[in-house]
Amino acid sequence: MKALCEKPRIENVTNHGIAEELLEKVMAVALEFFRLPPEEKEKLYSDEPSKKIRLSTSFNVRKETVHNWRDYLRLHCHPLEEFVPEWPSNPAQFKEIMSTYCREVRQLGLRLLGAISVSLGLEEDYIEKVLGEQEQHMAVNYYPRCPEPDLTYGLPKHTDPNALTILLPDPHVAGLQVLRDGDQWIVVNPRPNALVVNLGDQIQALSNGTYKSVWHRAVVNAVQERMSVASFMCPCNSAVISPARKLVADGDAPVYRSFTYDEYYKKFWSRNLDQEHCLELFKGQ
Ligand SMILES: O=C(O)CCC(=O)C(=O)O
Repeated sequence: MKALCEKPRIENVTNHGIAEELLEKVMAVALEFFRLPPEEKEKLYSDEPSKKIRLSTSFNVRKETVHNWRDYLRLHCHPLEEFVPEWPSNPAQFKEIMSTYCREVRQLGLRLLGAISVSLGLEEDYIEKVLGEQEQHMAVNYYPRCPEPDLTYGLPKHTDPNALTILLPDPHVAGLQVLRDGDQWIVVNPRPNALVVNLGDQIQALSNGTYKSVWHRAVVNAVQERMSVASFMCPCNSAVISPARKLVADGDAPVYRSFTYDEYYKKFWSRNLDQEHCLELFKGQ
């Protein structure tokens, strides 16, 4: 199992239990949202990363010098009752479809975290307990057609700062790429009814580096617009992340110091996206 884990993990997951019809509805209502007139959408615009609902562009326009060819709607999704009232009411079906999807994705995420714990030789609920009452965020990504795709990205190379990302990719247009062996970019072709699961930085830290969070990026193209819906399972802010004691007791030295997710997340958003791995800053005792 350890040898299997040492590669950065990104998996196309089928048989995930979420109905194909729901996935289609999510994509359709997301596209409908981005097709709304600018006057309708601009009410939601913000470049403040801490806002719990915002429409924005590129990645972090306050920090970056080169912008990316992406618009995105960022939503907090857990607990749903707290956030859904603020979500867009246009398109009319948006709240209902997205909240149904969020509930199902959360269940899938928790099942996956259980399976990851077991794969590391830990109790099934180990990771869930460490991460606490996990937040859930969503990025609804829209990449318009780009006249000069060689000059920019949809999203440049990055790893995800959270624990686990479940990505619903555009079923018709490829654009996600994953870094393998440090220098090879592999295209992740969309597969019917499949979700893409990325391990994030917190799983790398908790597993003491046994699992690696995956470097990935989104490229754009001149011919077709593309969409994706990323659901991020995030530790609660006060969760203390450190290598699982059992993994360290097996003889491996702890690779990372303890930190709270709050500390990590602030550090992540204070930097540019494609700098060195943020976890490098948390190495040592
Ligand atoms: O659009 C994609 O395929 C990737 C999206 C992504 O990496 C993200 O939202 O963090």
